[in-house]
Amino acid sequence: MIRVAVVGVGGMGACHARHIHDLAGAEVCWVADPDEQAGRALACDVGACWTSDGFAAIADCDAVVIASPDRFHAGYLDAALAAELAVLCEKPLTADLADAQRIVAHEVSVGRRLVQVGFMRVYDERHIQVSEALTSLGPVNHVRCVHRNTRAEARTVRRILVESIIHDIHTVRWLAQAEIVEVMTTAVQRAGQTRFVLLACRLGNDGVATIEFDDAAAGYEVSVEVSAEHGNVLASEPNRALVRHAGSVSALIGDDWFAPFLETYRLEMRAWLNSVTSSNATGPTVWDGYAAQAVVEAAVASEQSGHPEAVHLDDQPSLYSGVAR
Ligand code: ISE
Repeated sequence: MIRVAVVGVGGMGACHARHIHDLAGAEVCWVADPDEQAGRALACDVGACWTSDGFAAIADCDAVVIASPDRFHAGYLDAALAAELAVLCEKPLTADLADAQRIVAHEVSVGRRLVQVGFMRVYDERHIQVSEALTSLGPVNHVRCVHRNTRAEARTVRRILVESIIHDIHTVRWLAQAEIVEVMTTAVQRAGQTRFVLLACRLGNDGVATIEFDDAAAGYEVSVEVSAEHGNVLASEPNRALVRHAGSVSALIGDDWFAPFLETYRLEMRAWLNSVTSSNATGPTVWDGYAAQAVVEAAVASEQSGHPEAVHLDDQPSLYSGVAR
């Protein structure tokens, strides 16, 4: 039985803890969060103990899920890597690029992959179908990601990039199997709020990508379309029932970003637990987390300069080859 500590009991921590509890072969031993009420409630639901101290939980487990606020990821990652524990770390890998670089160096110094990063689109059935179709369609010329959120809260362009668009950045790198080498960012502001962010990217395989992100949409939707040398693949939104009523035709779009991906999160957890059992980390790597963060930095710089900005990446250590699915 793998004893897993879950650090952070917000939406993602609770989702992961419940999936571990429901899956065979693992148990949640600790949930760690300074919020005692939320921590104890989740611990009670999944048969675990609660602690306010994430480091204490990491010191007493076989594997760790890091789902704390982004700014604490780096410290918990260091502690888990020092103890050579398997980790599932929510995206973003870290809150800033320097920490991401350091975590790559830390894992390389351990000499084997221990961390899987929570870019969970790679476990989503629609996205997997696109990836599989692309294997026989030749080089990717264009990836188009469309990501719509219904958030009412105002966010800066940086926050939108780090919290939401980072998923699409990984999707582009994964499906094109190429790094993003240059990015141009354009944002639409209304009444002091960022409503829309458009990223136009150049890829290391001479292709291009566009990421369209709406932070004030009518409903939550994620889709992707890829044009390759020998064909085009579209993962549109799931079909929804069309209702004809009172002189109109309508389909319901939810506003919740959890519900459409709940099964994906379960599959992500299953894959991670299997990799822990076989001591063989799989899925998105800390390199993927670092590379995505480097694109975020270039995208922020581009929004400020008004020009395309190059993405600066260190040489890829041999521990990681290419872009992981
Ligand atoms: C949220 O943090 C997520 O992880 C969702 O997958 C994403 O679609 C949403 O935009 C984010 O805010």
